[in-house]
Amino acid sequence: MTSPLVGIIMGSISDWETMRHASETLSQLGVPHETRVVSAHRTPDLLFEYAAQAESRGLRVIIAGAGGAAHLPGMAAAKTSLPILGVPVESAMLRGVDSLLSIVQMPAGIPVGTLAIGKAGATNAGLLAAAILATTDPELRQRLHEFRAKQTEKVLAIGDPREM
Ligand code: RP5
Repeated sequence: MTSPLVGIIMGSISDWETMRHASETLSQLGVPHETRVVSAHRTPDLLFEYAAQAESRGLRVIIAGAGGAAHLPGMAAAKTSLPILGVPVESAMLRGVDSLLSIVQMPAGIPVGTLAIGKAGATNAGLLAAAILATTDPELRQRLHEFRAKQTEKVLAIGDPREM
């Protein structure tokens, strides 16, 4: 088994339905990764341990998804200088606007790269993590180019929507 380069963490198992899109994207691109439920407020000690040890365990990027008062990405960023990509999970009450604002508004000094709310954000977090790793991995860079080219081909092949 290849050691994971990306750690995907989420505040609750209920976030998996969203965060699985980050995992599936990384799998498609052949990026070794791990997935864990780590809650900032329910398991704060685990979060500190996970983030503090991430770099020495060989992780190069962390994707953190959470909903509501979503402090998971920011707290993870406070404990490691690895790049943290934050995914706002859509919440029941405020449709993820709460998650988005609480992830994106980090005070200066501790950055979190914030993606879109929900599935698009999780998918793009996977792509962005791959792009970060691809800066030092030419084979992954090539796979990323192929992924983008396939996506382009799919759209170009659509033709006239009335005939679909
Ligand atoms: C956050 O609270 C989680 O990230 C999740 O999005 C939200 C709801 O969690 P559950 O009540 O479903 O466990 O901590």
